[in-house]
Amino acid sequence: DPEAGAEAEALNAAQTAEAAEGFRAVHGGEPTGIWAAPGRVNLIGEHTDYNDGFVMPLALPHTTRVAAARRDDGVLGLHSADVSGGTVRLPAEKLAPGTADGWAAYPAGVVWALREAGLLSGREGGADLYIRSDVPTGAGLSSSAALEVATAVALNDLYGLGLAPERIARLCQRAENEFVGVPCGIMDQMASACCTAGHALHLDTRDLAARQVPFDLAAAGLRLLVVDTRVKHALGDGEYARRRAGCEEAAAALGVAALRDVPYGELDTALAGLADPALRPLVRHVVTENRRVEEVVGLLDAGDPRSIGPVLTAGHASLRDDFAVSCPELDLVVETANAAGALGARMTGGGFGGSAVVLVEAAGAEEVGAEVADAFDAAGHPAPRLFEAVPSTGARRLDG
Ligand code: GAF
Repeated sequence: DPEAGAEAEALNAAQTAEAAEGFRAVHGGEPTGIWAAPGRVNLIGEHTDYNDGFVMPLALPHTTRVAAARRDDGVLGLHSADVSGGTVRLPAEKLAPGTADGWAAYPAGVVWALREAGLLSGREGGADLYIRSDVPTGAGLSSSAALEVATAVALNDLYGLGLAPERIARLCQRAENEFVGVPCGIMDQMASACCTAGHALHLDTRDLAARQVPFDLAAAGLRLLVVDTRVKHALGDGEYARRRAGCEEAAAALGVAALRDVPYGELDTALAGLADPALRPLVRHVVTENRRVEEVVGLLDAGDPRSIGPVLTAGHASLRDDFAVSCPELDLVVETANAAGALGARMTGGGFGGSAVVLVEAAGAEEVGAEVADAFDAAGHPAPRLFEAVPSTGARRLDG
């Protein structure tokens, strides 16, 4: 589509110019380059990544941009155009968990992770960063991973580290786990680092084996809508960690390394073998969800994208009833969209608020969106934010 291509190029040029200008105004001098990393939605495979399971995210067109240049005095100068409060300056060498907070902890954590891995040894490790993002925050769309990965690809180039995208994703996950203190899995960082336009990323989170699965919705006459409920979600609030701990406890009780190792065909036996009944729904969700990922991949490979709809909706029911990470607003999106003729819908990301994805016929997309907005209004919820998820490019350098 040449028109879409020209549009994307124009946006690229505008964002590059904006980031360079912002860098000059804040840090003085020219940035060495401009890098971008996207947010994501996950098509299927939720709360499976920290169980060594399967996921299937796609990158959004929304990105975090980083204009950056090295500094030789060891100072890390961090400026976000999206947050008031000026420039945060930190000594790169003295970074340790607890030395940065708020948004600055994400880029600082990446520098810390690079240092911890010995990748900046003998170097000052300083840099000036100007950051600007249009990935909605607190919406379950991986604004954190976008910020981490954009920072990491910038430093990778600035310091000539030659890191592969998978390594970058792992370092960013470590930054989030140990520096920021959020026990997330690897999905979001891998999505932001590795997705490609027109594809969903079928990823085995155990060994990071990945395949780009063609997901050309427009060609099939379909659309994937994102509905941001505007219920702010935060992974750091304890519920996410509790689910993760429950899964680990269940795996230990079942004598497997991770719940991924429970075959679908042995689910009933596994459930019967768990002494603690509270762990059973967690296991049921993870085992059936891994199976749903494989189902969706099979249907897409067979050229039948419409038929993934019911699998998405079944995934939502499992997250709502078994894993208990949905909320009334997410349930309302799924119910209303399906009643209005959507092919399927589910919450996406960690849950407890955030966003849902809705698979619709292109011709009916507007009506489904309007019905969801009306239902929110009728229920007294603030208006949701709706947009289309066009499978987009992963992290990249924008200029040069
Ligand atoms: C969040 C986490 F960051 C991911 O690692 C993943 O666990 C997801 O929730 C749930 O699938 O986005």
